[in-house]
Amino acid sequence: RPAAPWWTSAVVYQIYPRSFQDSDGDGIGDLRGVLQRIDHLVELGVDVVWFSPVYRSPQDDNGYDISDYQDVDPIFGSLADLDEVVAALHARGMRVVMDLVVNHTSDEHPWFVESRGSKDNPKRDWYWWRSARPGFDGGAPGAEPTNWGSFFSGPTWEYDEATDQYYLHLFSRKQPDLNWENPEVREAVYAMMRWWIDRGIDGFRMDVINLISKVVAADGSLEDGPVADGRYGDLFPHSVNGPRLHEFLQEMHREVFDGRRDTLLLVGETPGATVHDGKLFTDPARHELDMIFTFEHMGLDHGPGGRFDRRPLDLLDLKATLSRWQTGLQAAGWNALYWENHDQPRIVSRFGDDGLYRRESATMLATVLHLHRGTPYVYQGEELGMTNAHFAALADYRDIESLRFADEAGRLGHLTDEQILDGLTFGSRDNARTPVQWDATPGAGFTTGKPWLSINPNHETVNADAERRDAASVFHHYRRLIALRHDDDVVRHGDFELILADDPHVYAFTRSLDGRSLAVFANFTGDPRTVPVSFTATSDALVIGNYPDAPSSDSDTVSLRPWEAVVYRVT
Ligand code: TEU
Repeated sequence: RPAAPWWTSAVVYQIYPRSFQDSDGDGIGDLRGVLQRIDHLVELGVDVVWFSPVYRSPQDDNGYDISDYQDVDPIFGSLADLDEVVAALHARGMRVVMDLVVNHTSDEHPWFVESRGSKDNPKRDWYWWRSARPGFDGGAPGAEPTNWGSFFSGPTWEYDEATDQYYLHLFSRKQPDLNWENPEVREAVYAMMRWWIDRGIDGFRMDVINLISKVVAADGSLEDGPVADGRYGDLFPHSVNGPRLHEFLQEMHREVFDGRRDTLLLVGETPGATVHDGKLFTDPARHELDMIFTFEHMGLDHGPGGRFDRRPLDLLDLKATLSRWQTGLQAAGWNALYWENHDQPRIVSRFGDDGLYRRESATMLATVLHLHRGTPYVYQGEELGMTNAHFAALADYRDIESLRFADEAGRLGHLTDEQILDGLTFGSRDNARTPVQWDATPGAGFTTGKPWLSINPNHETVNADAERRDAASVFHHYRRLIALRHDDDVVRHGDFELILADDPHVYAFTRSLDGRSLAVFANFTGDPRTVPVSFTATSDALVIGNYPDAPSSDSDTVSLRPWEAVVYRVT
């Protein structure tokens, strides 16, 4: 077997700097705060830290709207602080991955300021400027060039009176989309990426990278999408996995990564990507990306209304979806494994039980994810079993997506205020963005000031201090799972096979490499479950479990307690 790339043995930790650690009492996490918490990362044992954006930004979308790619926003510190953080992480053996947001910039980026200046500005074509729909006056109702609905509610087009044209923004109106058709745009992005690599960073997490190529007709026009909800057209057919996507990624590889790919980690965020797309992105022979974030398993508890529309998870769907990705990328390609990030509600509140069985269900979910083949990502606070925010009022929310959804739903009147709040309680991105709970003090050890987003009151019991003291905690279980991956090549590289496929309550699979196997059994319910096994599950063979004592088993069954997960070595 050829030597596997370093990132196939790695575990990545995501820091959302705004909510990680505040060092100056302004209620917003910052880079000097990260320096205070490096021991936590070392103890956990992660290999890579990915930072959500810290670049200069008006913070319309918490930094995913960048106005200067080569500077740090003052709320987070300075470039010198960032260099210090990178050096400190490197000194402790960790690599650093930066977020790369190049589908769009901020509307305050100098490129866009120039572009909107006049129709004949040299940077006009760096963004997507289009005139009103034929027969309509600019700015009139329904005059948008296409009918697309934005990820953040409302239309994807903003009218600019000065030049009587619209610009495209798939996200907020302060996030205009860059026009990747223009080679100058691509060269400017590649130059910026080279600058960061030369500065010593170890890779990129590429924000919505499969949105950069749009479907453009020969005459330069963009087309309407199918209308599903009676208001806006779907932007996916014309903006996701577009015709030049793979060409752009291969060009980026040649221009930026050639010769240094071995040391870098390249992970793409790719909403709407299928297993087939996943293969195209991550087959090493194609020179595109190392791994991608699929959204398929994250949509399984969404109803037709999307992320704010809760539908109970059917475990059979989750098993089928994850298995498809596992087996689909087995021969060529690689998976990124995740339950959480700054856009997803907390997994223990979602697929687990954040009340009575918080510890058990959080550790069960961790066991399942970390026993898959791929590179696991741990989002800050996930390793503490942090839960959703359970905010009581709309005024508690800060996230632009949540606020725009509430605003639009309120205006259209198709949801009651209570339904809107329920939707946010379930689906808001702020669920993942409450400050990290370090200790039981009023500021949770996160800040001495007023936090930018409320701290979850359960920090009095759910916090890093308490987790560290308890040997059976979520934190120590994550630590053990990460160590297991480092120690065991079956965990890293074993082939995946789903077993007990029809069991609606227990997720079970094997991992096998060179005649050695592991068998994983996970109870996704709060009731005891007994499953048949075809080997002798002795306590000697138990590799890891999430209860302090071994489960009961006999020669042909394993009995699982509520939310129990066990991994056996099978001989
Ligand atoms: O997210 C893109 C994305 O498709 C979704 O996860 C998005 O968060 C949205 O909630 C869909 O409902 C990325 C970033 O991770 C996100 O934080 C940014 O807001 C977005 O791109 C724009 O840069």
